[in-house]
Amino acid sequence: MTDKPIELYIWPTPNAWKVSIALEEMELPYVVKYVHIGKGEQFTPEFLKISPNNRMPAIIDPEGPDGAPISVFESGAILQYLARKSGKFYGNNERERVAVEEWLMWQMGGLGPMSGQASHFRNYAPALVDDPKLIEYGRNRYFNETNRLFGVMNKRLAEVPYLAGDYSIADMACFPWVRAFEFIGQDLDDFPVLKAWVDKLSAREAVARGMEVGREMRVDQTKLSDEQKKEQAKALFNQSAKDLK
Ligand SMILES: N[C@@H](CCC(=O)N[C@@H](CS)C(=O)NCC(=O)O)C(=O)O
Repeated sequence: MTDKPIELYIWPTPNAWKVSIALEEMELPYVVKYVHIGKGEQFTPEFLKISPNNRMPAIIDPEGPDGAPISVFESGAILQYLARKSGKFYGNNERERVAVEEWLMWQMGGLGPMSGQASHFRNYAPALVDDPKLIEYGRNRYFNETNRLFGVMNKRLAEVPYLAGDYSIADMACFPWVRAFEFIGQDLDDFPVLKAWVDKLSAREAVARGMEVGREMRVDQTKLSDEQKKEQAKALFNQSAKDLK
């Protein structure tokens, strides 16, 4: 097992907490390195070397599979890597692994991106347009799709205790996004089974520790000045290929 800590490159958001929860659950030592995405630090050449998509989270494991360092980007790939390294939370046979991968990919392709867009249209876009009508369609579309995905989890969890059957990296991937239900405009009271799953995971000490990571860096959006909001919007929104130096 690892002696040298894994370097965890993050800014405190749900995508980052997936990995801090996993590291806590797997009892892998790690050290947090902040990438201030509101200030554009995700575009530095050093960071792009380990995360060419200019997105966090990313990790560097100084003791990779062959003993040499390895970097991994994309939270789903990181969770799979850590689960293989630790031998935990990834099923015990091919049938169980398929179930874990189904729900992990479901999070990566569905719940994560849809919740992210729902949050954007709800929390950030209103300040970026002059006419609220311009964002109405997008806002409703992503709200409804996220609502549908919450419904899928609610139904699934009525049949099995955890998304893939046993507790796994798929639950760790979904939890921070569901936990952010208020921020993305959903009402957990409409999803009682999902709510019980949130309570069950919240009670796990490793999950609570993972969700605490980066607390001191969290930005209260309501306390930002107009100038700070502009700086943040410039770094985060309206990106295109031109931003990749
Ligand atoms: N699919 C990626 C998504 C990561 C992602 O969207 N990260 C956002 C914060 S939640 C980010 O780094 N944004 C920086 C930017 O937009 O430039 C993953 O799961 O790792």
